[in-house]
This record gives sequence, C-alpha cells and structure tokens, in this order.
Amino acid sequence: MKNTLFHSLIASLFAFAIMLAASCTKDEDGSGGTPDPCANVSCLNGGDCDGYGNCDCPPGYYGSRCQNYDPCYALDCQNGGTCVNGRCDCPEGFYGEECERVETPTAVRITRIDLIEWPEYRSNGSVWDNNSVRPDIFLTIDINGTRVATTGYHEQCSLSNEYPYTGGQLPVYVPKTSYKVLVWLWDYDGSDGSENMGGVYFFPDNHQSTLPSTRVIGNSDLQIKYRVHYDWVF
Ligand SMILES: [Ca+2]
Repeated sequence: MKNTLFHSLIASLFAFAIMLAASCTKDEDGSGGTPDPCANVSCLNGGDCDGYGNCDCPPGYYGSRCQNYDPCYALDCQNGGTCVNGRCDCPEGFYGEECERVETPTAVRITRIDLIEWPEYRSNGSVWDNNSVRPDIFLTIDINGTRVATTGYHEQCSLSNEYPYTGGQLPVYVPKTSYKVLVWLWDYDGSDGSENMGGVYFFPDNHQSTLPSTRVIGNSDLQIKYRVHYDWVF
C-alpha cells in the first residue's frame, strides 16, 4: 500500500514535469509567440491595417478604425468660403454648394478712386495750371447726370504717381448698378476757378462672373485712367 502510494506520487511528479517541459517547449519554439498585430484590428470604410496594428484610412476618413469621416473633405469652398460641418459658409455676394455662384448686387458704394493717368497738356498743347506746370487735380462724380460728389484736390500732380481720392463726399452710393457713373477731372485754380480736364464714365454692373473690389476705368484717347474701389450692396 505504502509502495503503491509512493509510485503514484512519483508518477504524478513525472507527469507534471512533462507538462512543464511541454509548455516551455511551446513558448520557445514560437508556436504561441508574437501575435499578429492586425489580428484583432478591423478597419472600416475601406481602411487597411498597416502591419503595426494601425489603420491606413482612405482619403476623408480618420480615427483608429477609420470610423470617422470629415464632411468637409470633398468640399472645395470657393471665393473665400470656409467649410463648417460639411457646408460652405460663403462670404456676402456668393452662394451655392461651394460658393461658386455670384449674387446680383442691387447697388454699389464707390469708396475710393485712385487717379492713375490724366492728359498732360490741354488740347492746344499748353500746360493746365495757372501758376505752375502741373495741375492740381480734384474729381467730381455724376450719377445718371446728377452731381453727387466733389473731392478735395492733390497739388502739383505728377504723372509718375497715383493719387488716391477718399473721404470728403466719398463714399458715393449708387442706388442701381446699372446707373451711369461719370468721373470728371478738374484742375483747381483757386480764385480763377477750375478747369475741366475731361471725364470717363462707366456702369458698375458691367462686370462678368465676379464682383471685383477694384476696377480700372480708362480711355486712352482722352489719356484718362483711374481705379474705382467698390463695396457691393446686396
Ligand atoms: Ca491749378
């Protein structure tokens, strides 16, 4: 009896030793070693596991499993628009899914005019000024034939410079963009009065698919050129 118990004990120890040896062998030979890092990773929306357990997501998708989509990804907001939650937030004057469409303004404000070119001489070849060579130029603005603004003047204007006209009776509000805007140039001569140097007109709605914030108006025969600055009103 005692002998049998002893043998059972030995047999159990031996079996345990074999189990230990077997489990050690299993770890050492690699059959239970490094797991596949992608084994438990499922990438959504067409993403691929990159071999390190991370998802490579298709364009527009993001997140550990590519579970998120950027709703702004496919939108290209134009004309200064910005995408917010999958919609283009368009600046004033533009609309459409990507702000690609231009609203029709109802009116325009002329905020500034830069004088670029003027006739150097009178048509008879004499100089404009009554006490110098260079004219002292100011502008007047007529809308549909009515004088609405007179600017201050710049003294001794040189054709190598541009002269900005702001303030005073600017900005000028033009109630309809189809109205005729005529800008006259004058040489200021103090108590001798002022002399007209010519003028060029334009229609603010004569633009194409955009709403320019500035526009150059000119007439080469008259040697007049100026740049108009607009605020469109919708
Ligand atoms: Ca003058």
